[in-house]
Formats: sequence, structure tokens, C-alpha cells
Amino acid sequence: MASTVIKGGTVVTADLTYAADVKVEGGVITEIGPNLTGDTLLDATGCYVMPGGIDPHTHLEMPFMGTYSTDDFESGTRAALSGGTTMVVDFALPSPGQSLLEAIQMWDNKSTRANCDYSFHMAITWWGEQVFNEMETVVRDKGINTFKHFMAYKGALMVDDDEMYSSFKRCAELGALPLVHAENGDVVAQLQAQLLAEGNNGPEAHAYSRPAKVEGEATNRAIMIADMAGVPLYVVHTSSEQAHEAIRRARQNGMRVYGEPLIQHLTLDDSEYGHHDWDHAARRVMSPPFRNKKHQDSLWHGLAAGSLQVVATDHCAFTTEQKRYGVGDFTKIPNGTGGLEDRMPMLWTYGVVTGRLTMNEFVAVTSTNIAKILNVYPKKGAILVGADADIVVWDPKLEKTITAESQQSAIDYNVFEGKEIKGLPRFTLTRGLVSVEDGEIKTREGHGEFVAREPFHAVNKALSKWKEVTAPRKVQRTGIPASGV
Ligand code: DUC
Ligand code: ZN
Ligand code: ZN
Ligand code: ZN
Repeated sequence: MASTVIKGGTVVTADLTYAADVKVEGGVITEIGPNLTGDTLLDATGCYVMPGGIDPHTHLEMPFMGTYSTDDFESGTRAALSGGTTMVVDFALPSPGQSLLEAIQMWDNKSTRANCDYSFHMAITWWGEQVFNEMETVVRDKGINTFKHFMAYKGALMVDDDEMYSSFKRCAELGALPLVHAENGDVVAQLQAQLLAEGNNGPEAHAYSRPAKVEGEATNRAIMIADMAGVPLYVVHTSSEQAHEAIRRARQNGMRVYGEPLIQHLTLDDSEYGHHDWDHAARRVMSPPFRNKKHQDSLWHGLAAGSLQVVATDHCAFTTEQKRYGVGDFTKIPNGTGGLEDRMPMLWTYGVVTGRLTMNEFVAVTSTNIAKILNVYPKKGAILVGADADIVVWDPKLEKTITAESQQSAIDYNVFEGKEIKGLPRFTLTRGLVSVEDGEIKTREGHGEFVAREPFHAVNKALSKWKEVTAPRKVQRTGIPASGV
């Protein structure tokens, strides 16, 4: 079998840093050690050999707000690989009333073009007996063990507390992990209507309509509901101190709650919405919106302290033309920003180079923690013999300025335009296939495979101590008084 050896680099994992060569055969890592030989040699001198990134949160070719997100599984995964990310987890999104299994079929069809491996989360956008029953098939037969709930997007994707509690209990039975988009959709809808009525219709009003408190409230509510349902919880795109605070408090009380800041929220702030140019501001409209420096600091601290575990993108890319659907009414601006190819270089530049994160923490939050939480470790997220050869050979000396012209993403701008990056892939390997070589993109459409994820056996054991104390028990009594006296 043809072998590839990554030679002369320093292996960096979530817990170790050491000099070693890494040998790859048949798409997996077969040997790690000194002086390895092989058919093809990749020179990693001066580089860090790390597990390829996993982006746990993307929306590729997703029908949303009257259009489709522009990056599909081909351009999206090409963008991912160019920035060192070797696996994406996308959301299969049934429209309300649609079968979950039908939605998976749609996502199966779209994803045949993927350049790197991928997995799916299932969105619960409505509730009923059919959904209850299909959830079991999704977990048992479709390899999907995570269910996303939108607490916002009222009248479209939003589920209420009744539906969410029902679905969380079902997740607990099935060994599945619920995810939440935590914003109070009722309050957002009222604020949107009020802002429009006052003539506040520009993209800046998008941010006014989604203050940090709507996120803090919803995050705390979802955590409490998850605890009552007896299931852990994963909070997507944690963007505010209030949401982070709720997650910290829950973890301190023994609950398994995970928080996922986005690279956008870590590095871009709400001053973007004050820009004089409508297009500039609208291109940055996403939910939750960018926040101020206080919230950014909180997110960075959470990553360092371990109260937030994962950095994602929520990659959901719309062109300027699509953003202009919302001229005159900010509620019609398609929500979403890109970030797939910039997540790792931006986090390295703003995290590792600045000293906010160690290299090992960088690997943990971009790959290993995600693989563990989503139950694909150590197939993914590891430099270990037997693991998939999803590897990034990271050159800390490579520099570039981010521009839309040089990006892989199919849209016409980049929210990180002009940022100076230090640290980029010299090579990216996806199951052994070299897809970035000395900065040159050599992806192969259709190379990516679906990664099935098993249910979690620990889910039902994850109750907090509060649950045990308040578990209802019927009290045995004597001397019951006659009624009506
Ligand atoms: N937020 C976005 O900005 N886009 C896609 C969905 C979401 O929750
Ligand atoms: Zn969301
Ligand atoms: Zn300008
Ligand atoms: Zn999302």
C-alpha cells in the first residue's frame, strides 16, 4: 500500500507537543515516531502536525429566509480544507411539517459533492407523533445523535418550550444530545416590529432587535429544561457574557452543558453595524449579532478556562445581492456570515499568537473537544495510530491578508477582509489525500464521506444533583382528612 510520511514536524495534540514523523496508509495513521520512511514525503520542517479542524456548525446550501445559502458542499468543504478544517457537521433542516427522513435524503443528495468528510445534525423544527417516532430511526439507523432546536425565528423554525421539553426527553431516551439556538424568539419578534414601526429599518436595527439579554434568558431556560428532561445540552453560537454565565453556572452545578463561540464573535464587534455603507453592515447580519468587547473578552476567557469548549463558524454565506433582499426592512436580510476557511487561521492569529490560547488549547477547541462531544473521537480529532489521517501541517510563519478575491468561498466578500493572518496550512490531508500542498488547493470533489455517529451511552446518567433532590416521589400518608370539611 502506498504510504505518505509527514517528516520533520512537531506533533501538537490537545495534550502533547513532541517531535515525530507521522505515517499514513490507506487513509489512516499507521505509525508515529522518529525516522519513518515512505513512498511520498511531505516536509514538515518548522511546522506543527495537528488533527485537522472540525467545524461542528455549518449551513451549506440551506433553504433559509426565502433563498439558499450560497456555499454548497463543494465550495464549502473546499474552503474548509484550504483553512485546515477536514470535517464539517451540517444541519439537516426539515421544513415544518416535513419528515425528518426526507430531510436527511435531501442532505444526502447535496453532500455527494463534499471534498472532506462530514456529518449531520438534525433540526427539530416542528413537533408531533411522526417526529417522535422518526427520531428513533434517525439515531439508530442514520448515524445522527444530535438534534438542534431553534428558540428564535418565530413563525418559521422556532419551537416553543412545550415542544422543546418533549424533544429533550426523547433525546434522553435515545442517547442523543440536544442543541439549541438560544434567543428568545417572542421578544425578538416584538423588538423587530417596534423598531420597524419607529422607522428603524437599517441593518443596525438587526443588532438592536437581538440584545444579549434575549440570548442569556433563552440559554438559561434551555439549560433548566434540559436538566428537567435529564439530558446534557450543547448551546450553539454562544456570543454573550449572559449566555456564558448561564453555562458556567450549570457546569459548576454538575451539568454537562457545552458552549460554542464562533470565530466571528471572537474577532469582530458590533461597531461593524455602525458602518456608513449599507452593504458592509448587512453582510455582517447574523444571529446572534456581533457584540461589544466586553462580551468578546468573556468568550476568550471561557475558552481558556474551559467553560466554553468549541470554536465554530455557523458558516451560512449569502452574496451581497442576497443581503439586499432586506433593503428597507432589516428583518428580510438573510441571516448569516461565512468563516469556514478563516476559522483556524483567525483563531491562531488572534488566539495563539497573542498568547490567549496555548497550541494545545487551539487543537482542543478546533478539533479534539468537538470530536469527543459529538462522539467521533478518536476516529476524528486525534493524531493516533488507527485514527483517520485528517491532518493539518501548520506553518506558523506563513502570512497572508484575507481578501474575497483569493478565497474559496463562492460569495463576493469576506467579513474578515483586510485581516493580517500569521499561521496557515502548508499541507491539509483529508483521509490521507493531500488537498492543500504548499498553499495550492488540490481538493477532489466527492472524496468526502458521511461520518455516522453513535448514540451516547452516558446521556441518562448526566442528571444534575438538583434533579435527584427534586425527583417527584409520592409521599405515603395516613390520617387523610375527609374532603370538603
Ligand atoms: N443564524 C444565522 O445567522 N444564520 C443561520 C442560522 C442562524 O441561526
Ligand atoms: Zn443558530
Ligand atoms: Zn466604507
Ligand atoms: Zn447555525
